[in-house]
Amino acid sequence: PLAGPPALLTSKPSTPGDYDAVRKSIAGVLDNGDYDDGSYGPVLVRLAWHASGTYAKKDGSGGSNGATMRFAPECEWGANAGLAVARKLLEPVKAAHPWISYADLWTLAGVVAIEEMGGPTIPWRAGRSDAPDGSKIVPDGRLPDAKQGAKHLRDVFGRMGFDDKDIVALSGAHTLGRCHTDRSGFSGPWTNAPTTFSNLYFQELLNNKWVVKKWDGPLQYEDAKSQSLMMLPSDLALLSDRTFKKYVTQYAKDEEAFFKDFAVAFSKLLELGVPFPAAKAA
Ligand code: ZEM
Repeated sequence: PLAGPPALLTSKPSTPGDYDAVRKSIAGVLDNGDYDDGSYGPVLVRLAWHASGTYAKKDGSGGSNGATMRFAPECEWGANAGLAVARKLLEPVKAAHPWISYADLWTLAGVVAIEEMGGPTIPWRAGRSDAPDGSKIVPDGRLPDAKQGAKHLRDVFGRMGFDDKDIVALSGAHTLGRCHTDRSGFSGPWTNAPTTFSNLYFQELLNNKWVVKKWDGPLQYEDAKSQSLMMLPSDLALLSDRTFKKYVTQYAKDEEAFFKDFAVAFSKLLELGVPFPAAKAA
């Protein structure tokens, strides 16, 4: 059940470069009472992340530029299951603003979603273009595997150029949304406020007793008390690794620090590999 925003389509076409108009259209398709917890915000954040998180610093391959997830095999990767919902949701926005690239639109949608859900302002700039086909799709397997631990997280995020603090800050996005058995196989939300961007993920991670969930699905954890919240094995790695845990503790106490570090790291994530005209001077 996708939101159909007829008002959006009947409005006058926007002026090329009017990103505020695009932001308004994105904000207009976010809420839908029939979908998940009433918002497409979380799945849009996941789209922006998966579009960007394929980057490899060593050869500049992957990243949000190109929007190659429009093509097979990337749209069919197991890691991207469910993201067609987010891509389809943005089609009317693209139709109302045909001058914006999908690559800019998908990343901007993640930014607007976070801001609309109460998160920090994320520095974002335009400049991505769309690849004509899937020839630049990178090998599958670059996105993180929820079944793995700290070493894997450092391998994957290190490949993109992120450090331990960035890994923990970015993982705070799991304060949003939920796992779907028909997408990842995992089930449930990380917090009781999955459509509000906050530091609750870190508080829940730290303050609950996490026990193995008894079910037919993949190994995941549930909070012993209410059994209504979940953590992935990769989330619990942030507790068992001393360096990661230091940041978890800090962000659980200090939401402002989390917002600040998240905004920097998420902005960087969305810009990885993007050839902006005048590259930032070192
Ligand atoms: Zn996620 N993530 N992620 N993530 N993620 C899921 C859902 C969401 C990992 C992971 O395996 C999974 C980051 C990092 C990592 C979001 C944002 C970000 C799901 C559930 C899984 C399995 C998918 C489903 O079933 O729908 C792993 C292993 C990560 C390594 C640290 C980063 C970084 C993110 C953004 C900055 C979001 C918002 C969701 C919720 C999506 C939704 O539809 O509700």
